[in-house]
Amino acid sequence: MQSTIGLSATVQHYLDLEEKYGAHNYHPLPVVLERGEGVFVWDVEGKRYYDFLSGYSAVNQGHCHQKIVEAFIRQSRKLTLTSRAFHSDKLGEYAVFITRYFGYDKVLPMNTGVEAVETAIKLCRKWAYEVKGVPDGKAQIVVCEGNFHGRTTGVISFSTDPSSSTHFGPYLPGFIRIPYNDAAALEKVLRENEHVAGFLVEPIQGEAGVVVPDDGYLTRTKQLCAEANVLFIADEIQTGLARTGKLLACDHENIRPDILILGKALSGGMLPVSAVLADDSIMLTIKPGEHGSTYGGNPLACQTAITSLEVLKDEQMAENATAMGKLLREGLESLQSRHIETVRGKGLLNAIVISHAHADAAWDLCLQLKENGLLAKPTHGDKIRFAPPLIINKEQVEECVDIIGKSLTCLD
Ligand code: IF1
Repeated sequence: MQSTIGLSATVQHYLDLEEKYGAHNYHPLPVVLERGEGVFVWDVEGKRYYDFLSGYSAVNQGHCHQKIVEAFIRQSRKLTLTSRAFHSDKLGEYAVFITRYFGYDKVLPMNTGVEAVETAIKLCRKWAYEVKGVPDGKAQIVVCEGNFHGRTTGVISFSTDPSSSTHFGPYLPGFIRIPYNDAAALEKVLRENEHVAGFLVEPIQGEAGVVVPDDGYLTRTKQLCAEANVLFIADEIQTGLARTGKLLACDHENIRPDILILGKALSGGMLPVSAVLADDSIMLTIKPGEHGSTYGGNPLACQTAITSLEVLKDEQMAENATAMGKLLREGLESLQSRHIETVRGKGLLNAIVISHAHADAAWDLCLQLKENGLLAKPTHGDKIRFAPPLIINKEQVEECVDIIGKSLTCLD
């Protein structure tokens, strides 16, 4: 067993079990959690931490939100899964709720985020062949360098991250990569390629280290897509659901994606729930029997998602994300630490870029943050994402800035 210095026998026991019996497809921080509530999680020894990752933005509403848990339990005692071979009372109720909530004709319910991305790709291609008139098999979808849309073989086919794609080929064809935050690059591709069906984009690139594009990027690329009869497909799995201070990150520029992809916090962290929203001209290109999933649209997911969406608005989480995000970024800037190269983000999707003190600086800082009661994780080496649940309050943000400031001394 690979033992980690300074860990108790209890913690080491859990790490050993995972090491021996679990696939080694992650490298987690050496902490073993057993309870979560609101902005806090507790480890197996009762130590409390601020959660500054929020399950990669899946627990925007806070851990184990009481109303979401109660809705989950209530539904779990009634009916959890019917398959789509039969109707359930919850799917219709959910479909009208979520389509009115986001302003689309229809929803196609799936489970994980990447399933929703794959669904959006299939919808876009189907629409290209059956509505736009692209010759069968020729549809191209434009994607951005630095993208992260999930880990199926189809989706990693257009990843530019070797750790996501190496030795998983052969890859799915039909994708054109362009630089992120470069509308001119999209304009050129649309001018030079007649069979482009869609443009798949994250309004803010999360995994790339919270890369916020220039103001107007979404507006310009949406306009280019409209002029070229190309579908604008927004992956709001991480940026959506109030995370960036608006219901959707696209709302910052008042643009309406042709296909909207949601996941993660759509269930408040209870179970995998994702969704693809679009209008009839796109959504009705998929006919009965042409797409689906065992758990897609199950009653438990539908009820959980309804409540998860209700609490976002009822508790004004987008507004709080805007205010607390501003407070957090100002607090981090005020540290004036030589170890922080950049502070960036929108709402409560933020990241710091660590100066290259040494190769593992970001990892070492996260270990020190853990010791000081805050959990965060590096992304792509030198960036640390700071994305607490959207219910965090002023006093808690101020305490966390103090924790981060104190922890940075470990890099001196
Ligand atoms: C991992 C990253 C974040 C996503 C966007 C689709 C998906 C994700 C914008 C797929 C998922 C997760 C996956 C998880 C870690 C996490 C992640 F680091 F991988 F990139 F958040 F930034 N679109 N992101 O962020 O959704 O199928 O996972 O439900 O794979 O390590 P999923």
